[in-house]
Amino acid sequence: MKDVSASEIRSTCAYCGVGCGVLLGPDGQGGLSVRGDSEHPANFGRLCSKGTNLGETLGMEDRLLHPMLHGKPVSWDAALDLAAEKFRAVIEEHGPDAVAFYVSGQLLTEDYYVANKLMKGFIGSANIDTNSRLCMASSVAGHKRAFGTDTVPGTYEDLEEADLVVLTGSNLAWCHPVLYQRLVAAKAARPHMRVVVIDPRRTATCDIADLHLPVAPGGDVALFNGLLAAIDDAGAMNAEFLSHVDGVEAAVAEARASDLSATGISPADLRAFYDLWIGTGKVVTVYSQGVNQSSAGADKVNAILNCHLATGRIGQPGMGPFSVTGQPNAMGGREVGGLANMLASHMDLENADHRSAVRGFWDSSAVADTPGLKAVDMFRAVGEGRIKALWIMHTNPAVTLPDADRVREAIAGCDFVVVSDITGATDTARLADLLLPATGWAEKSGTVTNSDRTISRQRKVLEAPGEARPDWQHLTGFAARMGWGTAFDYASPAEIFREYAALSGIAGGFGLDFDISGLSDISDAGYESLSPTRWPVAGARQGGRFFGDGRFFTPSGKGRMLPVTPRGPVAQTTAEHPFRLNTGRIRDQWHTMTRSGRSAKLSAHLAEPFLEIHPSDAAAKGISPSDLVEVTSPHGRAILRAFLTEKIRPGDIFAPMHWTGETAPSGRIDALVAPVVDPVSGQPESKAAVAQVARWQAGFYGFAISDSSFTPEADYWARARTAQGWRAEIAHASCPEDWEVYARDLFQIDGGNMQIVSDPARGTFRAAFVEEGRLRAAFFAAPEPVAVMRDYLSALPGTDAPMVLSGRAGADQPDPGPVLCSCFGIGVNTILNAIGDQRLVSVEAIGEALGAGTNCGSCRPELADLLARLAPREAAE
Ligand SMILES: Nc1nc2c(c(=O)[nH]1)N[C@H]1C(S)=C(S)[C@@H](COP(=O)(O)OP(=O)(O)OC[C@H]3O[C@@H](n4cnc5c(=O)[nH]c(N)nc54)[C@H](O)[C@@H]3O)O[C@H]1N2
Ligand SMILES: Nc1nc2c(c(=O)[nH]1)N[C@H]1C(S)=C(S)[C@@H](COP(=O)(O)OP(=O)(O)OC[C@H]3O[C@@H](n4cnc5c(=O)[nH]c(N)nc54)[C@H](O)[C@@H]3O)O[C@H]1N2
Ligand code: SF4
Ligand SMILES: [Mo]
Repeated sequence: MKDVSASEIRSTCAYCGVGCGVLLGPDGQGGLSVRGDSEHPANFGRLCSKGTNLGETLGMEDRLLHPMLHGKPVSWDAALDLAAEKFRAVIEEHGPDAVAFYVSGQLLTEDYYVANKLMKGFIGSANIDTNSRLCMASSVAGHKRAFGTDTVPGTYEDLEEADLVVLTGSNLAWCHPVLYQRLVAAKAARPHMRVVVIDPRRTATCDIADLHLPVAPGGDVALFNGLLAAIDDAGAMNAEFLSHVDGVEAAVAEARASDLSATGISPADLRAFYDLWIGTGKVVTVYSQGVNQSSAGADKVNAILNCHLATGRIGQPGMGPFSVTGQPNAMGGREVGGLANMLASHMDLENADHRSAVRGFWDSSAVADTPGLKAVDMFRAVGEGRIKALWIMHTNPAVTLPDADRVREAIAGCDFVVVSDITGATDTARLADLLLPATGWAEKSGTVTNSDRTISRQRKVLEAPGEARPDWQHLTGFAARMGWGTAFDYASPAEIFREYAALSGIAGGFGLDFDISGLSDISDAGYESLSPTRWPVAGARQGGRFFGDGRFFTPSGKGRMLPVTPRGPVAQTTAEHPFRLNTGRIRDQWHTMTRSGRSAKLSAHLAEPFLEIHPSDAAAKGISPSDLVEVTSPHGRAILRAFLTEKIRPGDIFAPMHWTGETAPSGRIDALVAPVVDPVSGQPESKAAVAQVARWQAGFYGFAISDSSFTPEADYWARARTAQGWRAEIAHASCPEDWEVYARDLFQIDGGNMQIVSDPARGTFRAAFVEEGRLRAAFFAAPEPVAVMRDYLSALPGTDAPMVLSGRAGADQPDPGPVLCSCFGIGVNTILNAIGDQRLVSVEAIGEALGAGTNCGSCRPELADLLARLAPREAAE
């Protein structure tokens, strides 16, 4: 790895909670080279496909450059005056609880701190909640119940030093790819290490699993209760450590009462897992949204923590429960108190001493003393008109909250909505009264905290486009107009950080764990050069692990085991809705795609929304591969592409969360998810909706490519960025009366020359638009899913493309198939052919032959899967 060059600047990746260090090289024209920082303790130089392709996401297309009021540009002064006037009027007439902020675990700590201080300390309401409610709330609640504080005990090294790593409800290979790569490397170096994956689906993460337990949705509490009972049976309880833990007997008694059939796992597999766990001292249990996003999320968390407490396997090298965070600053948001039921620096809203200390520190007249509305309740209150002014910052709730169609209606019906975003082209931003342009990643400065409590700097390397400003300035400009200028008179993120670090010293004074007061007098230069630092940072307490010493943060100072009773998902399958709908992420897209969707490379991996369904269920429903399916729930409907796979349990279906009104309006999966939450954490049950599935018969199916953006008129469409422009899948219930008119309207191209090949008898139609010898756009339609070479066609706009209407490359150019390796753009067919022709037997051999998988490595699990799929066939030959 090269040293950092003089022109490169250290920063942190924009995406997930692994928090990888990046080296950014601005090219002076708004572009940026991005590579891994070999000195960052999260990644030591590695990056995944999303981090690697960050440079491709920075274009100005669709960027929001000016404050906009009802679609018209206004000055910042006018915008902030109006926001203050509207919020003040509502507060005066209806009280502070009639306004709300809905913020994000992607805000920088400094932005987040200001938003929280403004709402809780000055507006005087706790109606600030964050998308972390949809993400980490159950972990927060579980940690607080067991440890008395919301703290991840361990570090990333623990995964590498463990002898058994259990991944439950986590698709680490796709969602925390660099941490996964560290695990893969550790397992290769220490072959006795075992990995167990607990997930209803056989995901890419199972590539390194010694055992996969396809747990029934919601079966986790029973599964870990069974483990606790087995630990006790085996005499493996750690008596010494348990002298520091309360609640042991009740937890064990409840565990013994659990019916293990709720796990859906065979007794033999359960036994194998329990024996492995009990017999291995160094165990790390990693968990994520399959655990958190559940109506029993907090109980799932405590069922896991119980087992680690019972054995004392916590906060020691290679041991511990490990909740991995999703967003880049999910952890920082929890630290600043971004949730409606927390204060700041792990202090408690409902603790009068904490409140009065914070009020004194902020010099505010009152600090909210009752928890505010949690996300789902907040948007219900918006819908019912109880919240009349709403500010949404750095999140897209019209897509990502459950019952998303109702959320969209609620936002549309709210008296006054401010949205701070980098683009106006989101489902939420389109509903705003006032849109405020934010500087994006690489255009602003601040800090983020990753999954293992490491605080890293994000640094500004690009100029703010147009009039965009960092989010904290949206808030301070507003605060000044509300009359609180002095308390929000910050000149820089460094100044905000110093105040926050000083406040954490008060928390430390109360004996709380989150204390970074050692950084409270950091100079501007020190902040500028701050290297990754794990908290706590206070006097002798630096970095390290928590709870291994038996010291907890409950009133008694002891840890707590909790009796937890298994209960299944709230929504019950019925004859009308017989399927269990699971939702989640794909490898190369980030949430609602407003950034990752700008990258042609990332968009090539999976270019349209899909539904994973077991072949036996598909057969029963008359669904074939590539069919479109209509999925309905009691809350909404979606049309998705069927993807038949044996990796999902019969009766379960899975759809990704990423598609939106901008990219595939019928693919908004949260429209189907019930607004059901965990009563303890308030986190929605995003992974266990109920649904019906039916084949959706289109009158025609289409595929289109163009050099510029276009929006099809059709019952189903999904568009994706390509290196040459855009591509789209299209389907509609009936055929247009005039194909030529349809094709012209589709691309809105007036001039040029239109070439047509049509066969009315077969119902097929193909058209190409050529201008000055260059292909601008092409459209292919047929009564069944169009069979053309999509990746080949996607590269044609802008070229002379003589063969375009044939839909395929010449005989000398085989179809590479859908891209699997996004770094080098290598398709599945190319890889399959090479495996067959060259008798490649390992991922390394594929890498040597084609380069695939040798850059970021994110596709390596899928390469291994291709090898595994071919192996039995080869053996049978
Ligand atoms: N590529 C990519 N990476 C991301 C993100 C992204 O959008 N794209 N987002 C980031 C964010 S914010 C987050 S929170 C993380 C999420 O990271 P993960 O939690 O790993 O991702 P998900 O796909 O949401 O869900 C994980 C798995 O839970 C399983 N699951 C569903 N129900 C159950 C159950 O009842 N029990 C168990 N044990 N498992 C179940 C699902 O089948 C799924 O495979 O990813 C982060 N990283
Ligand atoms: N069904 C289902 N639903 C889910 C989930 C699931 O697994 N299944 N997962 C849930 C989870 S874990 C999460 S974390 C959420 C994520 O859901 P969201 O937070 O709603 O999704 P994002 O696309 O990340 O939205 C971020 C927004 O911020 C904007 N933005 C980017 N940079 C900046 C900036 O610097 N400043 C400002 N002001 N705006 C910026 C982006 O353009 C985008 O509009 O989704 C949740 N919803
Ligand atoms: S794992 Fe990938 S997305 Fe996550 S921080 Fe690292 S490079 Fe970024
Ligand atoms: Mo998340």
